[in-house]
Amino acid sequence: MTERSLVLVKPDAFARGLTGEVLRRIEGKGYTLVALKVLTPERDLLAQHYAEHEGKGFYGELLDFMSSGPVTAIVIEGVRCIEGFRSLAGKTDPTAAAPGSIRGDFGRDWGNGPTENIVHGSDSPESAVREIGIWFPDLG
Ligand code: IDP
Ligand code: MG
Repeated sequence: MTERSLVLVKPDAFARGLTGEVLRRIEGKGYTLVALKVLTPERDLLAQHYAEHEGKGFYGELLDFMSSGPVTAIVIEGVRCIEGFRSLAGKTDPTAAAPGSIRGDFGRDWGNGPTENIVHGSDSPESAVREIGIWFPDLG
C-alpha cells in the first residue's frame, strides 16, 4: 500500500544548509516528493503538531526551537515510507543514532535545550494523516 509521511527539516538543519542533503537521501531511497514548502512555523501550528508532548518537560523548549527559524515541510510518498523514513532518520537522540542515518551523520548533542536532531518523520499512518492535514491543509 502506497502511503504518505510528513517530513520536517528542522531549523538546526536548515541553518546548516542540510536541506538538500535530506532531500537527496529521500530521493536516493526512491520515495516521491509530493509537496514541499519553506516556512517559519507559528507556535500554534507547532502546538497542534506536537500535541502528544504537551505537559512534558521539554515541550516549551521544543516549541521555542522549532519556531526559531525556517523549516522545510515535505510530504513524501511510497510503499512503507513512514517506516522507511524513520529508518533513514535514525534514533531520536542524535548521539545514539547510528552512523549512516541522517541524525547519526549530522546531529549531535549541544549540551542544553531541546534535542536538536535535524529531521522529523511521522511515526504511524494515523500520525501521518493528522500531520499532513496540519502542514498542508489543501492536500487531499
Ligand atoms: P521523534 O522525533 O523521534 O518521533 P519524539 O519522542 O516524538 O521523537 O519527540 C519529538 C521531538 O522532541 C524529538 O525529535 C526531539 O526534538 C524532542 N525531544 C524528544 N525527547 C526529548 C527529551 O527528552 N529532551 C529534549 N527534547 C526531546
Ligand atoms: Mg515523534
